[in-house]
Amino acid sequence: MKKLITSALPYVHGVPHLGNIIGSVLPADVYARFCRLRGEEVLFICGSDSHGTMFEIAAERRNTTPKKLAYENHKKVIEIFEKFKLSFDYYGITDSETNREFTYHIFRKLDENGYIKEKEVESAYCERCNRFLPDRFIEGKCPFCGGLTRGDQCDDCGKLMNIKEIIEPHCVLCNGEITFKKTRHLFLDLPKFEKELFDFVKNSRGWSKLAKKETLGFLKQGLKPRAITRDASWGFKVPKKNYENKVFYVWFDAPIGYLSFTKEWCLKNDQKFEEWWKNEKTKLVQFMGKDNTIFHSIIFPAMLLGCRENWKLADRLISCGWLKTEGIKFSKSRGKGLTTEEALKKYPADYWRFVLVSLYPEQNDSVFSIKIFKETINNEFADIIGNFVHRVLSFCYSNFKEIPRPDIFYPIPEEIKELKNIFKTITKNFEECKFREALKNIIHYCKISNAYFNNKEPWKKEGEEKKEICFYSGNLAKNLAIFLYPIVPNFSEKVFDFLNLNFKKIRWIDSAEFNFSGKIKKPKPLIEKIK
Ligand code: B3M
Ligand code: ZN
Repeated sequence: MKKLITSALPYVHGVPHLGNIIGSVLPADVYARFCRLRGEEVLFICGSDSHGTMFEIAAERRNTTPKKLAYENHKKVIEIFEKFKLSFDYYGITDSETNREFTYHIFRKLDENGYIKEKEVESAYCERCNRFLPDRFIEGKCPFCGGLTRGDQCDDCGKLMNIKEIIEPHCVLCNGEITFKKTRHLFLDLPKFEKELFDFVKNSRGWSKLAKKETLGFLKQGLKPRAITRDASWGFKVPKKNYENKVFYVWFDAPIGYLSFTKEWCLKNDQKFEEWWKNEKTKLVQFMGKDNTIFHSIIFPAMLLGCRENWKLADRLISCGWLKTEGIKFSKSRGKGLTTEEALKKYPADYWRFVLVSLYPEQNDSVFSIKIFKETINNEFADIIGNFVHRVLSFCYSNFKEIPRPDIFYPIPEEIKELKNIFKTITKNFEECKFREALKNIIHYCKISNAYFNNKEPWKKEGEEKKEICFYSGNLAKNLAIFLYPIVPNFSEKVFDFLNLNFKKIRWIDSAEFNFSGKIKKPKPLIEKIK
């Protein structure tokens, strides 16, 4: 089965922080790795979101141009993501020519089909700077939480607001007072899609609870036309008379990036683009933070529907909550907090992946702190998982130099029989993108495995009996490494290497089997504790 998996495209006016990682790229990666292990034909794509007014602000501050800034950060982000072991098949950038072509194509289709409206609006203007101020150039207090808001979305609570609702609004560039002036913009006529969108959402299956909740909440308010152009200079110019000085709103061309990146990948790999985006049988699964939901569940689907070209719509949308922090901050736009670069300098990628998945805010926001980080690594990853696998492999190695196969066939020992069911639960957890649950159940599986090994005391046994315990324990370690591969690939690859297993031949279903025996390498300790 073809499965197209996408992660929301991180803005690259800065480099992503850990909150961005858990929001979409990491869960999407975990899922992509799981699907590949299941033998599905996966195409996992993502890319840098390179437009938007934040680039103009950030560039101005750094004395550079938005374009230079975007491409420099794009390069950095690619390096960081590689270190983080994110297994994209393709990672593009929304400023690409392919994306410009797709954006213009979709805009023209929407316009031809009567889904684009012109409207005069009042827009924020700074007299001192003598320019219209795009949303992100307006700073003030959030009417909901009192926090700092820049533009129509609060940095602190994430709520959307009308620019006019901002308390004490001022210009980010000069601190000056803001007035409102008339300007014309193009709008996507969302109300025309109401019925189609309602059906799309109603018939959807396998969305995360948060994705459904955010979408239904938005639909309930009634759809209004959405502006798709901005008075700005960085972005794709609008190809329409009288709009030459405007650009498309970043959220117009950003999701089109999913099509463009697929196309770019297809061109490089000699594949057919239509098989992915015009094929009913292909499954499209999209990951995003909850604040990105409606763009994926309402606006982008409307854009695709309005072309009347049979574009594929998402089969599943997986949104997640916020990762809040205690004691440290993750924030990109304010340049504070623990960046991903710093995080990776401190601890290896697997440590972050393990902890972030263990906190994956599936439904509710979750809290991250250095204390939680240490405890999770030391108590779970090191003491439970690393320790079990290392002990078993060391014992097998020093006694047999292999995972031995007993001479006579023994049925699965009573003590580990229930693991068949836990395997099924773990599989279901991954299928449903409940990664936090999956990890919990993997730890449970490991605890049972560990109890089996300890209680059987193979060091006191001889001959066939000892072989049998080592055979089953060795297989339990192998199974755990398979389960953990989507979450902590470096760890699992090390274990596969000790076991002399060719990773390319491993399938998810192998984690339900007790069939492995053979020569192994002398294992080294797997997880170092944090002091
Ligand atoms: N760049 C928002 C974000 O990073 C945005 C996602 C685009 S997905 C098409 O939160
Ligand atoms: Zn100003």
